[in-house]
This record gives sequence, C-alpha cells and structure tokens, in this order.
Amino acid sequence: MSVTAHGGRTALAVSVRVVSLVSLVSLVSLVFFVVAPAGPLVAGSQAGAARSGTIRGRVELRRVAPSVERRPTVSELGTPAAHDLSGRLRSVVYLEAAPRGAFEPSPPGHAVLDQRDERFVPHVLAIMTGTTVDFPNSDRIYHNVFSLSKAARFDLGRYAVGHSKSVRFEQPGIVRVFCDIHSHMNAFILVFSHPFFAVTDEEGRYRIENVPPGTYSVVAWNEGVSSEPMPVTVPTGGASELDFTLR
Ligand SMILES: [Cu+2]
Repeated sequence: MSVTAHGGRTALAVSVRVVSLVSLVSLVSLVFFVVAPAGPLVAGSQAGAARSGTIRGRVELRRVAPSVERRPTVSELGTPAAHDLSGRLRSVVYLEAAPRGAFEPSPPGHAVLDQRDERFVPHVLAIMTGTTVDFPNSDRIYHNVFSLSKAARFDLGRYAVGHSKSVRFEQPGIVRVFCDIHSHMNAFILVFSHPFFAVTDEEGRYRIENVPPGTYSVVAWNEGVSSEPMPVTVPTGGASELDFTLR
C-alpha cells in the first residue's frame, strides 16, 4: 500500500496473469473462482486468439437492489434525493472455472475506484488477482475507505482531495468496500483468478471475449446475488448467446 498524489486518471485496465495451480488450490474457499484442473489447452496466444470465441448475452434484473440513501444536506432539503441506480444495474458474468493454460501471463493490471460525490465510482469493479486498485479522493471532504472482507482487509485512513492510496488484490473473492465516515458509500470489487469475466452495461449486456472453444459453466452476479451456473459451449472462433434472470 502506498500514498501517491493523484495526477491524470488512469483508464481502468484489467490485465491478465497466469495463476499457478498450487496457489489456486490453496484458495478453494470460493470454488467458482478456481481454475479447473483440466480443460481445452491452447497451444499459444496467436493460435488461441485465432480460434477463441465469445460468450455474450444479457442479465435481466427482476428488481434492482435497494441502495442506502444519502442523508440530504441542509441545502438539499426539500429537493428529491439523487438516486444512483446505474451502478446497481451493472452485473458481473464470469466463467465458474477457466480452462488451464488458456491465458498468457502479462504484467499486473491497474484499476481505479474513485471517491466522487460521496460515492464510489464505479460501484462494481471486476479485476484479476495481482491488480492494484487506486482509491483517489475526488471530493472536497474526507473519506476513509476500508474493507473487512476475507479476500482483502484494509483501512486506508483519511485523506483529502487530490490524494490517493492503493491496494493490490492477491486473493480471489468478493471484496466489499465502505467508507468509515459516510455509511451510504459502498462498492464491490470482484477479484478473479482468470480473465474470463465481464461487467455488464446498464442494460445488462455483457461480452466475454477470447474464450477458447469448449464447454463452460457461467455465472451471473448482481449485488451479492448469484445465478445458478449455466452451461455454454463456445464453438471455435464463434459466439454463444447466454441470458440470465436474477432476483
Ligand atoms: Cu466517505
């Protein structure tokens, strides 16, 4: 963890890293994040890129999870509360188990979870293990980011606008992020041991690219609620459609 003055905003760039089977076996508490011991092998990244396919579809939410409302300030009293639905409309879709050898190592990724207008932006972040997440404070008030989640426990303390602290996420799992000062601030970071996941847009559409041909179980997640794993077969160089309904 390190303190850095935050300059230009880094684009959310999640990149790929091979995780050894040994470390995976020790992380079995969340079974659905674990790479399967067997599966289609891809000879190399070039061959894999040429033959790999896509899983795409839509996650429909029967109802949107309620948010914790922000207390209005004196100047806002009498005006309607600003609802932030958009973050809660986004779901994460991921392969329950990724094929071994299906992805190449690459430098650890970087992502940003901003603190802006007393909210975490984005509300849902999906990353691979080894990714460092910056938590810049873009508000003129203090925040205190922390998590008590099993996959990552941290407390960044208070820092002012223009400052940032970072956390590197090493363990797969779901990390709930809060602010110690503002109880209405919360976010999710989903940490995967493989790169086969996607965050949906606000309409629920998703697209998982570069999936080697094969049959997989796919799970959709929204605000702590997961679907049953759904089977899907990805043809060589083709696309498969898979829709989910949650809640
Ligand atoms: Cu705060």
